[in-house]
Amino acid sequence: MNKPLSCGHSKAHLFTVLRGRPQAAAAVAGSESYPDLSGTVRFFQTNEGVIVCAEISGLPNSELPCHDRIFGFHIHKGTDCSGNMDDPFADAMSHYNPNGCEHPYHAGDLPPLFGNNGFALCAFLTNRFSVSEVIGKTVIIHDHPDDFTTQPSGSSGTKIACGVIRRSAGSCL
Ligand SMILES: [Cu+2]
Ligand SMILES: [Zn+2]
Repeated sequence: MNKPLSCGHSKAHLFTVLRGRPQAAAAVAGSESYPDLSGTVRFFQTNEGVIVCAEISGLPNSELPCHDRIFGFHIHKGTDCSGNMDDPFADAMSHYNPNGCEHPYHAGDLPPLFGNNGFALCAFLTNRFSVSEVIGKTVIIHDHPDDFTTQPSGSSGTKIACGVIRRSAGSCL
């Protein structure tokens, strides 16, 4: 039996997973227009689902009060961060959606990233996929917030950063 924690939440062990090694990670890099944008998205498999931990820097920033930047954040089904003049990450394709759901019920729909002077840190739990299912897929950061309504992708605008999810070396997956 787990030793009870002082705060009384027997499930509070989830955060301890973050001290270990992720089963997979994506190194995220900005498009040509966002050369300073970079970061890491780590994926930790737990019995309750996957803990996703994103640490991003170099995000575009707003100096205006009440206009802090919010960025749509998804797993896309494409396996490559290449693209074309119109969409530098076009090959990331659409949201990862193996169950044929509507947005924002795609497996790849994630909570948005809130910018803080160009930095974002976000850790959350999702049981919409396992780590092994998303290895080889792409994580995408958009320049606008996801409205969680508009089909098929939440009107989150241009793809500004991308990274391929890769199995961590030595992972048992
Ligand atoms: Cu997206
Ligand atoms: Zn979606």
